[in-house]
Amino acid sequence: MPDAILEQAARHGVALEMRGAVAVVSLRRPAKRNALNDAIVAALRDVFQHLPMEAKAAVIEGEGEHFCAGLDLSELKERDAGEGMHHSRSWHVALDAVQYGRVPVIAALHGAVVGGGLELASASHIRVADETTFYALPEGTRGIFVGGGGSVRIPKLIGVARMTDMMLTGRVYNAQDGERLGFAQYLVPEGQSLDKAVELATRIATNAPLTNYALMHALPRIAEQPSDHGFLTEALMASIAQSAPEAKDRVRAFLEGKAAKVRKSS
Ligand code: 1HE
Repeated sequence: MPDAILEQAARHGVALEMRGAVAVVSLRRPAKRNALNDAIVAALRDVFQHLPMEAKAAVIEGEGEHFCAGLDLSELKERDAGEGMHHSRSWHVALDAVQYGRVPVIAALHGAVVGGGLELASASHIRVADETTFYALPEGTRGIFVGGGGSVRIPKLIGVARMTDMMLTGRVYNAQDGERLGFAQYLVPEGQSLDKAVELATRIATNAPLTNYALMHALPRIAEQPSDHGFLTEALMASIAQSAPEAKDRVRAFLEGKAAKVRKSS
């Protein structure tokens, strides 16, 4: 990644640190609960579009008591329809860089995961929450609407009915209910979400790169295709993945008794 991008992102509150093959991206604006202003959204876009080549997986986390308080409401100004649309589209570009970038992204959640913070978390591929995490979409009560891709991504996690309820009533979900309903795939004790996310990312970084690519780029598209199209895309992706030398090596290693078996979970 060019140093100038990294320095500019850090100045705007987005830091990047490599931990082995894992890029840990941190929102660093705790005094404002990591609220996302235009500069931070642009910095997130730049960092995820230019992750260092040695990064094979990434983690996104927030400094302080909360993951992210969503849109910086102090920047919510009068915009005409065109400006409003471009503002929302700028979030789409940044969060697309998270979801459809080069490497899988794990969100390490704690405290508030609200509004645009939940939109950011839902652009990640896996979410790990600690017991302090809570989820809300206060847009409804603030008289606005989601604009960072939330209406596309959040129903895929929890369904349209639950998202509608959250926005109409201001309902807040706690960490336990959040895991049960699909906001997060992992729930860990207070203070442990970052460690767990880095542990998962470190493991994901050892997967065959084409498998990770297929899961990030093919699976979500296949899931939206009519089944007939999906079966064909799946067959194409499967043939590409299994023809990679790395796949052949891994299958051979298993057949020769040199690779781990699948074990019952404890
Ligand atoms: C903020 C923001 C913010 C905090 N924009 N400044 N998001 C919301 O509607 C959520 C608004 N925030 C909250 O409900 C609470 O701040 C929290 C539950 C996240 C945290 O509470 P707490 O008690 O730890 O912190 P605080 O005292 O409320 O906030 C500390 C400071 O951060 C304070 O500023 P200060 O100058 O008085 O110290 C707050 O004003 C500031 N702050 N959250 C601006 N969001 C693409 S569209 C997406 C649309 C949305 O995301 S709408 C939802 C916006």
